Amino acid sequence: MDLRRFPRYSLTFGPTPIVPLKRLSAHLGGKVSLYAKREDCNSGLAFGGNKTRKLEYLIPEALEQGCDTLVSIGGIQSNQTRQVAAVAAHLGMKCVLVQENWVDYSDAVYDRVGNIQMSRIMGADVRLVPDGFDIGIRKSWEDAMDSVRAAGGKPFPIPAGCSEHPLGGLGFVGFAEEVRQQEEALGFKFDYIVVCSVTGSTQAGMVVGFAADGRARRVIGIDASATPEKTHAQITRIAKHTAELVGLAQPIHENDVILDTRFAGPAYGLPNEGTLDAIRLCARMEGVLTDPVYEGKSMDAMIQMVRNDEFAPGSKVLYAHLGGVPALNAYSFLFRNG
Ligand code: 1AC
Repeated sequence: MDLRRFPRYSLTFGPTPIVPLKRLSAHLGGKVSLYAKREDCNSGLAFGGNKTRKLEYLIPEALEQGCDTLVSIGGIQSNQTRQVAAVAAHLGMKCVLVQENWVDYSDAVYDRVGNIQMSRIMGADVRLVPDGFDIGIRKSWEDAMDSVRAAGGKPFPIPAGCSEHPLGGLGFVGFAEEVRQQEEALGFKFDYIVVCSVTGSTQAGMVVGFAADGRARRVIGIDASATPEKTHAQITRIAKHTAELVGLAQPIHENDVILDTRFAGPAYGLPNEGTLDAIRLCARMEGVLTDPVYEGKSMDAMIQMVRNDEFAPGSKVLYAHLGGVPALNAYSFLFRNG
């Protein structure tokens, strides 16, 4: 397995830091040591995040094909679309973003602040459409590509979360390779990796990357889609494809994909009390912010799992912070009292 044979366009600062969450670990009883790998600090392009790592492997194809417009899709507060808008601006390309109505939530300025605000400032052509949540390939996105072609442009399609793109899993195979190198310097190996999952390629890449040293099932995916059957199937499909692409020595099986469904409710994009408590606890213990859509749900999961003794005493747990925080402003009402 060697990622170096895939062209990569550098958009990130390099390896992301792994930091101990000392006060949070102690607050939860000190039996388990929690760490965070900070994908939320991975780039200077509009705050970066997990999609920026993935885009490093997609952009060479866009440039090679002579495309002039990046076309992507997500919900109104999509992090994916914000990161695509940043990369397009950075490369001097045009950008069309389809923003579907994925979340049944209406903070007064939900469609004007946070991710969508940044995408507009960066010059993306932001198109709001009324369709609801679905992680699959969407007609609204295909229509957007047609509109670019009709105007004489050459679109480069980037599906939700980069996930359905054939190269979408590579970035997080690289994440696993990076963790292995950092483990050598740290002098220990992580027992578990906790990661939020919705469209699937982040976890799929990690499953493949960690399968290389027998840790595929130590990647604990935390569903935030609230449509876990679809998310599980999509992670599995992307992981199998990515494993073949990178030449993993063994095939990936469905049961290599662990997806915990307990923390996603009540729906995609809507936090529950546990999500909000976890956001506040992590913020107050560590000064690390998380969000109600993604990282708050995986943070809640990790905290509850420690409290329920689901990790063996002495475990070292790595929390993947994927960078959903720019959506926080869109949920200001929920935090009006802190
Ligand atoms: C759903 C892909 C996703 C986003 O932010 O748009 N994580």
